[in-house]
Amino acid sequence: MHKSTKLYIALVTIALGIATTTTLHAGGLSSFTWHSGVASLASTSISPLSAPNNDDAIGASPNIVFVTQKDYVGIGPVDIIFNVTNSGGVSEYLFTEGVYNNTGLNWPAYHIELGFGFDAGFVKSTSGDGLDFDSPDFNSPFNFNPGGSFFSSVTVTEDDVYATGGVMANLTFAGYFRFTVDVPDGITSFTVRQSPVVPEPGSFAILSCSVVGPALLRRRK
Ligand SMILES: [Ca+2]
Ligand SMILES: [Ca+2]
Ligand SMILES: [Ca+2]
Repeated sequence: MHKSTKLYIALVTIALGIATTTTLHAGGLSSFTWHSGVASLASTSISPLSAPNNDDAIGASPNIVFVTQKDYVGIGPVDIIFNVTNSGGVSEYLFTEGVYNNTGLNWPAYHIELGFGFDAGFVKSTSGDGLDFDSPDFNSPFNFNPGGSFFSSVTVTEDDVYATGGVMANLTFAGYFRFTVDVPDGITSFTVRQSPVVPEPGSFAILSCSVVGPALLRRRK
């Protein structure tokens, strides 16, 4: 066999070995799928599981998911499905992500939910099913106020996070939002659903009447 062919085979073998190791080592999150009509995703990376089965960990977990940027161009949920392999317990993950508001509206709140499936097929996670936002200890980071901007108050329950106490204005970018998720064994995937929260359409009725009104009248004719 030619030397360069041998070298090529060796390199491919090493590369495959790394890929296989990464997948097996994951023992938690192995990959993700992106579903959304209202945002574009710049990039997401999942670090190999470095501290498997570290449920009840205090502080920032070394198991990290990094979503570089979600660029919202409309109001609605963004679903990211994470595929899971069993690790022999529950692994805590620290999620860090950038969020850009390009919706033309100021957001008074931001909502994150855990569940399964996507779009109209999304089903909310239930209490006690093992998938949760670091319940019941809640002793790991939740931060939606990077640099002292955006949301100063965070309410966390098992399957919901509401970030409030501020405004994420149109055309602003949050370098990071941080939250922690407990990923259990026995599931093949789960969904992190995120939605900007804006006032009900009724609140805009007076403002938008001059724009929407004629259109509605035309539709009713
Ligand atoms: Ca924790
Ligand atoms: Ca749950
Ligand atoms: Ca936990």
